[in-house]
Amino acid sequence: MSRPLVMGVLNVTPDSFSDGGRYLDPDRAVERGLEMLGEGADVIDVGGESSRPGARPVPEEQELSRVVPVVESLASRVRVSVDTTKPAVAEAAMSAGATLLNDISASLWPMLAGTKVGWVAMHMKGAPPTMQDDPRYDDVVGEVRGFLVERAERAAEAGVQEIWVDPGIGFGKSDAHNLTLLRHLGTLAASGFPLLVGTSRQGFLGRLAGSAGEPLPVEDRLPGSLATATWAMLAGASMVRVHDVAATVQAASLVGTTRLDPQPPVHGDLESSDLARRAQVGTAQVGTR
Ligand code: HH2
Repeated sequence: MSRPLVMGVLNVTPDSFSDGGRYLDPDRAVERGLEMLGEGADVIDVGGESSRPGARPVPEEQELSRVVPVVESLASRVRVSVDTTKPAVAEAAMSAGATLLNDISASLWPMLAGTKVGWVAMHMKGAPPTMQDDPRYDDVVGEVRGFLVERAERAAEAGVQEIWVDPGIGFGKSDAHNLTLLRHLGTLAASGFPLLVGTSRQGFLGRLAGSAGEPLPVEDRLPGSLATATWAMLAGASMVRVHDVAATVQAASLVGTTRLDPQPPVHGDLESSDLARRAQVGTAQVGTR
């Protein structure tokens, strides 16, 4: 059965907002990567620098030493992407076997021309240390879409073969901006480039579901993460980036079987082979325009 793809988050950092400190030891990180593979992850996204609001930049040498051994161990067993904004880290990770560059700066495409490595262009207003200090837009959907399409077209012209766009939920956006983008994901999904969305365990989910002014802690944000991932997949996202892989794969499978058929079939309406055939048609068009 086909379904939207699931990218599992693997942060080899001490300070990531959700899994910080858990996988700083390379053996633990590889173990977690393999665990997510077992849960059905299609891609493991390895990062060595947190991009949470207020995060401090990490020196290149340190990021290299966190990321490269983990990519090296995982890349023969599962597709690996590297989440970095540093060309040297991207280069080293690609040499170690990463085949997707998850670029939250949306600026590294020139180094991919002539390679088979894919590229994720994410929208971010500002930079992590200050991006949540009163971000403003006149038209958040139009601005994000315009930026992503412009970058993606430049990358395509330069010869990058697989290009993903990502609105960067939570990156220089207020809670209202995040919700507006989620409401209009269909517009982004129709941009001509496959859409990746990451909302997993984000702060806005904790604030929206919290009570008495207290946000839900990170470990209690699975319901909101799953709801928004499912929402994104139904709106046309071809991949979601998540911490909770097993639950999201289950949701993605459900979306895969239902998204071409908004009316659930009455029992006995369709043979299971018909359902399987329909699901096949819904296969994510990975990496194509
Ligand atoms: N979110 C984070 C990091 N990288 N990449 C893409 N393409 N889209 C995202 O939404 C995205 C991303 C932040 O999440 P996480 O990696 O869990 O935290 P941290 O940045 O603190 O390491």
